[in-house]
Amino acid sequence: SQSAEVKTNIITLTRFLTEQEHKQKHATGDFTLLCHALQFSFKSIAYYIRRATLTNVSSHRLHTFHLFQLTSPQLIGLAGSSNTTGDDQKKLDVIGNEIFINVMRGSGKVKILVSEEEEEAIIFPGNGKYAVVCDPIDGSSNLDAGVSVGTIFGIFRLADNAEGKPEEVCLPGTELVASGFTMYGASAQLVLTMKGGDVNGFTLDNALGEFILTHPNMRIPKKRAIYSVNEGNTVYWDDACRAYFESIKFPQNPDEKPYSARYIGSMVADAYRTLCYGGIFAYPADKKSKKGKLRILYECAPMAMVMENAGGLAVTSDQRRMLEVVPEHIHDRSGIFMGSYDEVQKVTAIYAKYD
Ligand code: AHM
Ligand code: MG
Repeated sequence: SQSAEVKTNIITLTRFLTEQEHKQKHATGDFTLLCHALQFSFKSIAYYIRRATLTNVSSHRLHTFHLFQLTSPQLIGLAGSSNTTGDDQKKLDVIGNEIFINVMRGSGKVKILVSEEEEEAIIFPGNGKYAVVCDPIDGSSNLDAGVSVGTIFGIFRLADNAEGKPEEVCLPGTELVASGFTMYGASAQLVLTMKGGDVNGFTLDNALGEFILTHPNMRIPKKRAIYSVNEGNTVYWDDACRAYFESIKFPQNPDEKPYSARYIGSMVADAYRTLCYGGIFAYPADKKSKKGKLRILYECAPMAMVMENAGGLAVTSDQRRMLEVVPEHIHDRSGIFMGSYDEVQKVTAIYAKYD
């Protein structure tokens, strides 16, 4: 028939989390509540990014790609409304960071929060058991062009005797209890994984205001001839790195086609595409960025966990398993290669020849 079928039994993120909680014998509900808070921050950020895009289009002035500060507690008074002046503008990445911090504080479940935007770890009073690490709006240099950006997050369960010191969150990705990211694109896509679990994708239904499970048990294809790297850095790469990218661009075997290049420059979007289609994403350490560019705690490790749980791999520039790297400082960086299992193995095999 012509009439669209109405789905009356959808799995929202809320329902998904409840079902997960019921599978855990000793669950207290704290983790579930923390995830509820997290999803609210994603929804808010998604909303403000959409608003900013609208403002930008209607004003025809790139400079207005800011939001006006909310001076009242109501969700009105955004860009375009009266009684606001240019002085009240706040950059979207600042807003994203503030939303994240306020929501995490309000959850009552977090003791330590690390944000890319904050020099120091934020310690909340109270008896939160969790540490949350995040990059609230990654890829923000893309915002003015309306290109997808995203939030990356990881959750650690702190030791019972944790005092709330920044060094207590300098943990390897193997200790993450959950991680994921939300990509703010044509729609907001939330990808979530828990320790030892599947990777599940949710799409924000703007009308319902709910994340709906649309991509259950995401698996990254075992291989795919797509590479994603900032090739403008080639001059800084070491020999192994150059040899690898040469090998996929100029295949020796006549049956093999050269790889396609795809680089958005927004890690969440590049990683999401890699997860969906397969291939490899890299931000190698090089002569200019000796430790790479991306941050271990809230960029590399959460993504590595998603990739591994989806059947892929993630390694550092010295070909160690990304998830086992212990950062010395909360903002430490690492080179990274991640994506399809076979593609990352190829990288490791070539690096082994240059050891
Ligand atoms: P940011 O945290 O300052 O936004 O930088 C991180 C971003 C990633 O999203 C992306 O993968 C990378 O920087 C792109 O860097 P480059 O412009 O050097 O290619
Ligand atoms: Mg970032």
